[in-house]
Amino acid sequence: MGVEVVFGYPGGAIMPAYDALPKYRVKHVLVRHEQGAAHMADGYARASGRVGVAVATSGPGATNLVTGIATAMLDSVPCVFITGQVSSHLIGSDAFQETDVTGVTLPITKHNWLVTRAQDIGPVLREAFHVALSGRPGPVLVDITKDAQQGSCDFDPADRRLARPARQRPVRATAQDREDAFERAARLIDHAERPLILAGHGIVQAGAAAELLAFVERTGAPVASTLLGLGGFPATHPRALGMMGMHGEAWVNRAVQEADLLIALGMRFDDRVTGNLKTYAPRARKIHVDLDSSEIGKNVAVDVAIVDDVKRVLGELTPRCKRLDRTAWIARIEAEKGDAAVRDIQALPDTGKLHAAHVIHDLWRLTEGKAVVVTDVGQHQRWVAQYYTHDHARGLVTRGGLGTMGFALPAAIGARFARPGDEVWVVAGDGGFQMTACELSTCAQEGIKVNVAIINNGYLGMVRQWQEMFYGGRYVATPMRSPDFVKLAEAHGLTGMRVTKRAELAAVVEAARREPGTVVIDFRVEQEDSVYPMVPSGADLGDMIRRPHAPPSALVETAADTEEDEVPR
Ligand SMILES: Cc1ncc(C[n+]2csc(CCOP(=O)(O)OP(=O)(O)O)c2C)c(N)n1
Repeated sequence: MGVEVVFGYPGGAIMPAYDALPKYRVKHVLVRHEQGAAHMADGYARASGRVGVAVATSGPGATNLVTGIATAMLDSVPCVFITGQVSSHLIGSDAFQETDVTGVTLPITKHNWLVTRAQDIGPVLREAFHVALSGRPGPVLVDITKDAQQGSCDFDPADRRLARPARQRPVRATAQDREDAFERAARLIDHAERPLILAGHGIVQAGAAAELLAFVERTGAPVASTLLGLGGFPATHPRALGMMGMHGEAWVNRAVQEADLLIALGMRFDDRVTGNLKTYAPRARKIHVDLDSSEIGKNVAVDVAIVDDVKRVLGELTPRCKRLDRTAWIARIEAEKGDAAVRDIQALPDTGKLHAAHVIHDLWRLTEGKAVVVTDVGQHQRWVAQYYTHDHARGLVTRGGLGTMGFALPAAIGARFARPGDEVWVVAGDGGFQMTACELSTCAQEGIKVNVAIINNGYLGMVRQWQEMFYGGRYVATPMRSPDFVKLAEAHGLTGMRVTKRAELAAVVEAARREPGTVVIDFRVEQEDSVYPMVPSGADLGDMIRRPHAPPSALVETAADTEEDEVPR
């Protein structure tokens, strides 16, 4: 199965498996909390396209994995979670550290198994890896009782029967239905005046970036990306528009609302993307390509559906489409860009104050856009989507569906093991970073290098922003005191740095990049900055709250005035 590294934490019910581990050429990374192990496996899988593996003991070890499993489930990330279980004769007796883990994880795994006999371990693990990766990828869990781990059986890894796990039956259309769907899709594309491609996570997962590029170059249609689709199409390509949805670019959301054809590729019309479904893309016919038939028509009714691997579909669809001139449509979108306030912040004069957007924009500039950037959840995540130019598939590791704070640092450790040759940056808020900051200790023990940028605004920023916009500015439970992050890094034997002014930024980032070990940088940014534009939850996609049209100087003065009543950090 080619597993090189597993992330885990031992305990009584998984001890026999741990005891056997040194016999195999598999690296084990000892985490500080099982949630960290789950996110590391997930980050490993997202950064590499291979299966990530995490191991935990029964009871609390297994339940600590739950948040990470659910995170992987909602974003279709292939992971295998292996948990120890109490011995089979104790199951159901409320034995010490017994939890019904297959029960708990049933709704958040693609599939799970309880294994009670040694001879079933090999075949089930084979099947588990197959299920995790095949069709629409996703997490699976194998719960193995202690007596099964202690048992013995004959095992021949070359046994061909093991290589043939139960097949999933994909829903296949008849050859004629398929031909009709391709024909109708090609005709819709040829006849559209304002086509728009919606590129989702499926493009990245299927490795279909080259096919998408060829499709765009043939049809001339512009591309809007979902958050998880960023990097699936190079952001510097002239047809790349940027991100759609709640915190998407204003011109992208307008393009969705004005398009006469949406070509949705490997995306699932999630509510953060569509806003109010009743008014979503009212003028557009819709083509939906997805591997998972259950996604078709789930949120949005479509005119043509093709259920298949998006890489294969694009390969077949592209030659059937005409080369057309889309100049008028592109010019219309470009005109919208002209008044987009979202970029204003980059044009702010350098007053010495530090905006999160500056930090992220400069990180992109200094790393030449080549780093693997791993985000947490919150404002900083949306700023990374907006201000880091994403040209490479799997260059951005970010969780979408579950919105799990605490994801970034452990996921970056996973990415580090998956991509040892690449520079890895964590971008996290001061809140989310603290949820799994214990994994700094894992970085220290493993001697690995991860660069950590804490966008420290002294608040649970995204919640504060909602309070500012929708709750009368009452900041209940969002001001947050943090430890001294520089000292925290040093306490772990790592390097800590701090940046308070933009003028210091580049030198500190370069110093951090030169440092051989993990570095934590505490970026003290403007405290009450907000992410724009924003579509309020459930509102029409066209109803965006835009950055107030204050002259840049006024914006800077307002921000500077807040200094006196800063909350403690
Ligand atoms: C585990 C978890 N708990 C709570 C939330 C709700 N939530 C979403 S964003 C956010 C604030 C994040 O603050 P911070 O990590 O400082 O990042 P910022 O928004 O300031 O960039 C919170 C509390 C969540 N997404 N995940």
